[in-house]
Amino acid sequence: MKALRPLFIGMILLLILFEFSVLLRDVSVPVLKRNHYYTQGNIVIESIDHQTRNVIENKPFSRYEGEALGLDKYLNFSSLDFIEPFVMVSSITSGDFNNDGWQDIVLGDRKGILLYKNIGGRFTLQETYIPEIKDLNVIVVAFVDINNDGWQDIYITTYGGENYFVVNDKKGFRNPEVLKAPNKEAEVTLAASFGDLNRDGYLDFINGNGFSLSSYIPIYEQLEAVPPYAANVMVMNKELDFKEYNYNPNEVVGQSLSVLLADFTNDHNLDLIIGNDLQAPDVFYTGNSTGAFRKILKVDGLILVSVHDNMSVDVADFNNDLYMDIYAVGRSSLSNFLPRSFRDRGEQYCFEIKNSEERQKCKNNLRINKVTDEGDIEQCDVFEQHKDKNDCLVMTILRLATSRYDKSFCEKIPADYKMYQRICHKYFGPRNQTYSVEEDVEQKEWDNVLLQGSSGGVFQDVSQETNSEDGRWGWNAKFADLDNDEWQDIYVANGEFRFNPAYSNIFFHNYEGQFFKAEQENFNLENYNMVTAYTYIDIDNDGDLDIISAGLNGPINVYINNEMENNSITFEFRDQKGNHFGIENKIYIYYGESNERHQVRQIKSGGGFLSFDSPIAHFGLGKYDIVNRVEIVWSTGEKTIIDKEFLVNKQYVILRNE
Ligand SMILES: [Ca+2]
Ligand SMILES: [Ca+2]
Ligand SMILES: [Ca+2]
Ligand SMILES: [Ca+2]
Repeated sequence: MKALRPLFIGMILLLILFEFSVLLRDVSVPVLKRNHYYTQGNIVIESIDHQTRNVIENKPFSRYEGEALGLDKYLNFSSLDFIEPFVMVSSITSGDFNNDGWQDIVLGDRKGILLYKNIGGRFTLQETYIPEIKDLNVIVVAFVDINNDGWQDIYITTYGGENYFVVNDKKGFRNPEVLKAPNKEAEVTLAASFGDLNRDGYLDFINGNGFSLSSYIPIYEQLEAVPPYAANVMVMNKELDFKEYNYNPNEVVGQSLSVLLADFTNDHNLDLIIGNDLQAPDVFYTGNSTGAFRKILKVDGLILVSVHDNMSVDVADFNNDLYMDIYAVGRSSLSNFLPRSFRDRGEQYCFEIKNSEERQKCKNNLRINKVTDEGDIEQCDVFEQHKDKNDCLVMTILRLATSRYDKSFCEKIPADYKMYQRICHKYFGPRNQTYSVEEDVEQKEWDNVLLQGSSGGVFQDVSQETNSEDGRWGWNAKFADLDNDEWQDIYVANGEFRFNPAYSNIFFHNYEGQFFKAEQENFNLENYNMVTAYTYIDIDNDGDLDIISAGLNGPINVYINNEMENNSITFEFRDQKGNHFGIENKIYIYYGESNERHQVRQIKSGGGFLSFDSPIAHFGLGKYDIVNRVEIVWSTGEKTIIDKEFLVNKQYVILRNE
């Protein structure tokens, strides 16, 4: 016993040292000093200096695997996830959950969520205690202030269609309240968007719903074969009293991978876009100030085309003419060259993973998946690990059930794989859609569309002449000015495990609103891993946007921006009248000699794919160092004009009192 005592004391000392170091790290967070900047009526503006920018290396971005910044735990992907929707599901959101000015992130996991706190540019996993959701397979994860108290809550959607708000307890989610959100009989919500439809300050929302096993199955290539439980659900929030809201009883039912509440008609009312994968057409609605929607028809001639296989939509102004434009992501025609047999599935994309254990795991998952393609249960015997063997078995059975359209296979799935039994049985459930697509906007078979807005309200597809049409097999794709040159670029997450060789994510660099060039290589933004989701986040608060991409059969990747030449300016809102963080607010800036230069941002919560960004308006300004005028159109409809010089390289917090 005596010999053990020094060891015991040593351990205690180590523990104290560890706790102390954690404490030190906590204390060392640079406090962001807010200064009063300007008051105008009920508007108070405070400013925070951007942190000093540093160059890590002589490249526009420096790339890291998550663990280098403390993001060492992430989605636990297994070979069982090689079926839809799981093969594309790894979600990520940025937002500031503890109101310290540093943007945090939350990831969806197969068991609950992973919440990371940003401590001065590095992350630590936040210990949460949320028993209601800890075993749920989380699909969408979003920061949203659903009770409008000024603290970001977390919305999660789960396999099985049950969706929840985890309400911020202001103590780091150590003991939060959990609210259930209505969602009819949905199997799975793959997209969500928030906006205050009735302007009462409480954010309403729409669930973009879908279904499993969508691609192995010829039957789903018919629109009529979409199951009724995939219908979207809109919910009105009246002080947390949730009521389903039937915005269009005749809406086509599809695999809705992206939904977005945003104003694209420039009348300051929320419009709505439903992005549907596969045969179902995308639907565009114009909204009015009461939250009612009218579907845009082909005969209206406003929007002439969208994409056939929609994975992502975004609304922003790419050419700085102050008219909103729309970007929708489909599959590029290169997908034509998909190998006919899935047996050629690429194993190459694991090569980029630095962590050797993770790289091995990635390859092993692919190997199991490949065996399941053989459709021979006995082949699963090659795996030594009991779990690998069983996973292989379950996947093979699912593939046989669907390819042979034979329900009896579902009974062969082992009892401890309940979710997969359920998925299998769902596949043989009812489908009864009757729908005619004649009146809908046309769906372009291949490639992305960039719909350029105009004063007359007509959108033109300019994807070809602007060179933004080929995003390969794209997923989340949103606008942001990543090099602070005044023009919003587009980063397209890219990944599909069937391609060999794998494709990289694509960075469409915007050349003065005229055209784009794919410059992922020059910007060091390449990524050959399977990636469907990322978030734009200024990790170090230095005024340039960084990127964190969620891992899918591989780790998280972080891209730190090394931009040094150009100025930027950022704005966020604290609204006492409308919703607190100003979702749906628009902000226009005017600068240059006679205010001839201008840009607009709209604060959005939705669009893209399984990705949400902090409610912050970020503007790159190139060499311009003063903004002369700021106009705000609030979510509640009022307009505020501030004729006052705004110095750049600062963050402004705009507070509106009642
Ligand atoms: Ca809240
Ligand atoms: Ca425009
Ligand atoms: Ca740019
Ligand atoms: Ca940054």
